[in-house]
Amino acid sequence: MTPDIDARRLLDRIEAFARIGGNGDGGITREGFGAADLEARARLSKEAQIGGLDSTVDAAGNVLIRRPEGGRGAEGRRVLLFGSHLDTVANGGRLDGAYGVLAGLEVMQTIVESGAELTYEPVLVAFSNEEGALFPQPFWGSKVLAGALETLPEDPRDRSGRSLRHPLALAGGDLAALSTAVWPAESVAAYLELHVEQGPVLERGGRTIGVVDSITGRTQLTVEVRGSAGHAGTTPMELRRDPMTVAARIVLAVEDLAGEQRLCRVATVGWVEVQPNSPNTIADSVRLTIDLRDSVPSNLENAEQALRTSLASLGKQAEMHIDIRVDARAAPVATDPVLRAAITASADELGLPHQTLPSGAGHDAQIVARIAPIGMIFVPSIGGVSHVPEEDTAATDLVAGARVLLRTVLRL
Ligand code: HGY
Ligand code: MN
Ligand code: MN
Repeated sequence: MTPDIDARRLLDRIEAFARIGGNGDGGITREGFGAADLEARARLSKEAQIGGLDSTVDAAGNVLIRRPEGGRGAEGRRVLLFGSHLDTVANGGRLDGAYGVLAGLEVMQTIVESGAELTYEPVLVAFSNEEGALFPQPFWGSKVLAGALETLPEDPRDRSGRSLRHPLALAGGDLAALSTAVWPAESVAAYLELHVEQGPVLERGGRTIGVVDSITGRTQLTVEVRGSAGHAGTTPMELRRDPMTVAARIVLAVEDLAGEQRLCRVATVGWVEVQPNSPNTIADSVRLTIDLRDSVPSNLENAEQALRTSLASLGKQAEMHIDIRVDARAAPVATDPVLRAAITASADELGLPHQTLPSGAGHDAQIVARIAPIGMIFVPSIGGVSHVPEEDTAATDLVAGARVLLRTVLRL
């Protein structure tokens, strides 16, 4: 008899975690390595221990949950890794990331309770700082686990210059020992991630399960325009070096990359910081983030090149310095056909309508793809929205997704 998850336990945990970092309006702010994130990680470890599982934190701050007798390749067995992330964007939803972690916990507990025999050693992971909301090094934990240390800054800091060292230590990590958190490629047989779709495709198609075939590529930059602050009332227009007007042109140039020029699929400026941010002072500097996405690597490269050319000409015209910093680049990846077939077979066994689709969102899975074959399972997002308080998925779909994850883990 195939074991089954405890649906009530899963749904109750999702609601309990939704209160950690909850804002008044239903949104959640649980930015990686912030106070609410620490609270959520501690709660996850506690829930795991109550469920008879071992919970440890690696040097990158990833929470790893194992069976008591299990372990990284315990008795030389390779690991079947699955999970997602607990951190959120500012004022985000309660399911992005947390759903995959809590469904993974439910699967781990069901495996232990049922005594199911597995080919590989199951290990659940809650990756740290996937979003990069506070410390702009997204995919932090998965990059360390996958050995992509060269893509991370030596001295990671948040946007105000605060070092990650202490907040990481508070989470149980150690910036000086990141190499101890790297998993050798041959130790991971496969990585599975269950996630809400964050888009409209499954809902529009009336499907319960998404079998992800690829994950979008992504380039994230921070641009700083430095001008000269001055009095808004007494500084003549012709004497100004106002970075705000240049920043406004940059925002429109970014929109054009994906709009008029169609160089990449989407392009977004989501964060702006003005110094000194005073209504009657001409700004001294303006910083903004740029997020470019496409499933074709050359499109991302061309879009970034076109952007750099625009910034150079804007800076020259305005006689201002424009600084460009690459925060993260993530290549588009394909999921593994064997894992897609296993997910599909699990959905069919459960009589769940499913379809194959690409992911427009980035995920830790695309980083883990460096060291292991990956598979991703989606469930529908109501209204196709995410990264907002309204992010939601029907309870029946949340349970269905966890059942597909369990059966896929059991069949591999
Ligand atoms: O931004 C993303 O695509 C993901 O939610 N981190
Ligand atoms: Mn997200
Ligand atoms: Mn996510």
